[in-house]
Amino acid sequence: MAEADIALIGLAVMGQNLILNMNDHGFVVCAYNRTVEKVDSFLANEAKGTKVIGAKSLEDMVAKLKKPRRVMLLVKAGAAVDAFVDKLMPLLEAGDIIIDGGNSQYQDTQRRCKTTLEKGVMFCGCGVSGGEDGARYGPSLMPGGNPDAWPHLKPIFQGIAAKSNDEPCCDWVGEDGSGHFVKMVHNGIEYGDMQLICEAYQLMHEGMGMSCDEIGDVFEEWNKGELDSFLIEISRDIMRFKDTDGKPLVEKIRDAAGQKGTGKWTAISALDYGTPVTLIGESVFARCLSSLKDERVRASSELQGPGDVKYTGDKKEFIENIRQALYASKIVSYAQGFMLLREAAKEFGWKLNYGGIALMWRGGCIIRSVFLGNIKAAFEKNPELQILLLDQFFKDAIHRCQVSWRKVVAQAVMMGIPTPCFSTALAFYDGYRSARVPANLIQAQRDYFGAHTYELLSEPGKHIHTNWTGHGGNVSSSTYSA
Ligand code: NBP
Repeated sequence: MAEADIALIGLAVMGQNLILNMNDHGFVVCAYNRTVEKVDSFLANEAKGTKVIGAKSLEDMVAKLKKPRRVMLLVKAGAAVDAFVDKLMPLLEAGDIIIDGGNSQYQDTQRRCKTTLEKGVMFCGCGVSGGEDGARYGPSLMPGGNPDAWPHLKPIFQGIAAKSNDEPCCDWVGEDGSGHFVKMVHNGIEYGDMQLICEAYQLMHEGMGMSCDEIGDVFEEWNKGELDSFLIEISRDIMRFKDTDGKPLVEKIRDAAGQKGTGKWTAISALDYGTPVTLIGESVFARCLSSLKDERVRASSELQGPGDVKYTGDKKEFIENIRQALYASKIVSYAQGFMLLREAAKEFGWKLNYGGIALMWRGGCIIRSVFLGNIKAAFEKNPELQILLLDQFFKDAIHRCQVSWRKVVAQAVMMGIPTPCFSTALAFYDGYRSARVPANLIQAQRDYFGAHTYELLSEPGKHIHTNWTGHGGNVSSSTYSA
């Protein structure tokens, strides 16, 4: 009997929790998994006493679904998704919907949207964030793909999503791979936010000699104001967490960061679309540098720094300077992330709702923060905003923070403490607010050695080659962007 509202394939941590969340909201879910024994085990344990039903095969699962059939995949990204899509296609009919909730690459989602549509099946790529807890009690959901599928998904997805001031942290993102693209940028921003907090930690710990408990207290204070966010909150708890010997556990953890690739994909996209998303790029490289632990240990006894320079001024004042540097850098990071979204939207013809995206990230996910409410307000006021920095709220904030920000970066340089994200954010800010940058010299150099031509300020659009040495030719290279 067709009784299930939706099928969910993939009974690992995300799938199981999302099913229970859907069940809590009154939807009947049919569970399935490649290793079919996990279905019985799930029904007998975690899903015991719920309305969740199981399927023994994909045919059985499809037969139990109301039409249009909705099938959600929460399996490992890549080949596993293709394997299930290939098996499902002969069993589904026009008007049915496949949703991929895994961390798929947006290009794969674009491809799947096209191939499934040949048979009239609608494909959606839905970013899911918030980890295990989010999936169970309210994730941030970023669905994109075939827009005709949205009315059939909206009640379920907005029902189970996290809520911010009663508004669901889930809305339609846009066409084909846009949901997964937005999720990718979300993860990139997460890398940036984490690195910024690490830089603040190192400045306080090494530059000011503060203990983990003292830093935990600072994070507690910061979490009461404009930096109020999930990542500051957990960093406070981590600072205070003691190992069995009473010492802070964080200090014993090997300083080599892992990564699963979504930050790297964001940085690659930024390069692909020529968008200066420098802060996320630096946060990925900071993880790469951290993972060279053995090399760093060897170099630490050979390469000299400025000596044992510590901050000796007013402690309270410098902590406030660090807070402002973090806030200003974070504004730049989000401004860059939204620039990348805008560029991708242009490239693929997506009509993205930027305020809606900020709301999707406002709750339920790792980067959730009060700050995202301000971003939502900025895009609601002006959906065509060139860059967040030009919104009055953020402009005022950056102007207020910039002196502290500069002091922190300068002091960090003098102490020999690397602050790649604080520094790159400031360099971006200074570059972006410059009507003139030294690229005129780059153009001259390119024309000098490669006859690549340049434009004059007085005659934009006209490409000129100069015979700089007197003995080169007068033939110019063709003009193109690589
Ligand atoms: P995993 O990413 O660990 O995937 C486990 C599921 O994939 C199981 O159902 C497994 O079936 C299935 N699977 C694998 Br592995 N290889 C397969 C193949 N070749 N063919 C068919 N099925 C295959 O689970 P997860 O951590 O729950 O994550 C699910 C998705 O959600 C992933 O894309 C992940 O990146 C994304 N995500 C995870 C989190 C998180 O916090 N964990 C957060 C947000 C998004 P089996 O039981 O038969 O081995």
